Amino acid sequence: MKNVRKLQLRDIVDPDNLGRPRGHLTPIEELTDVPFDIKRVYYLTRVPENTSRGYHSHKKLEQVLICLNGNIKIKVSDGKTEDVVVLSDPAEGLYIGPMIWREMFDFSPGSVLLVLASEHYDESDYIRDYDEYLRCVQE
Ligand code: T46
Repeated sequence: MKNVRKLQLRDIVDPDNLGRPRGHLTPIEELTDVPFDIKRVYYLTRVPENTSRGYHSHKKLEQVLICLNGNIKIKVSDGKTEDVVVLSDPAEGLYIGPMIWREMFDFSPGSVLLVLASEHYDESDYIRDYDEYLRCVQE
C-alpha cells in the first residue's frame, strides 16, 4: 500500500569483552533511519485491554510507529484496501505517510507504542471522520 511500509531499524547486539550479552540497542537518526526530520515524539502506554485508538488519517503528517514492548496491531487503509500489521519487534518501524486511515488495537498488557512524527501537533491536520476521509481520498 502506498504510504505504508515497514522499516528495518538497526539492532546492535554486541557482547561485552567476556562474550556476555549486553542486550539490544537501536539508534534512530532523522533522515537516515526514518525518512523525515523528527519534530515530535510521543508514546502510548497502559492502554486497557479491548481498547482501540486512532480512527483518523493525517493530511500531511508522516510518522513511524515502533512497539518497544509487547505487541500491538495496526489496521491501515488507503480507502480502497486495508491491511493489519502486527508490531512486536523494537527494531522494526511502521512508516505511515499522509492520507492513511489507522486504527491501533489489541495492545498486549505492558505494551509501549513509540511514535516519531514529522511535524508538531496540529489538530487541523487530522481527518477524524471516516466519510470525510473517503471523500478526500476519492477526489
Ligand atoms: C496517530 C496515532 C498513532 C496532543 O496534545 N499532542 C500530541 O502530540 C498527540 C499525538 C495528541 N495530543 C492530544 C490530542 C487528544 O486530546 O492527546 C489526545 C489524544 O490524542 P488522539 O486521540 O489523537 O490519540 P490516538 O492514540 O488516537 O492517536 C495518536 C495520534 O494522535 C495520531 O497522530 O497517528 O496516535
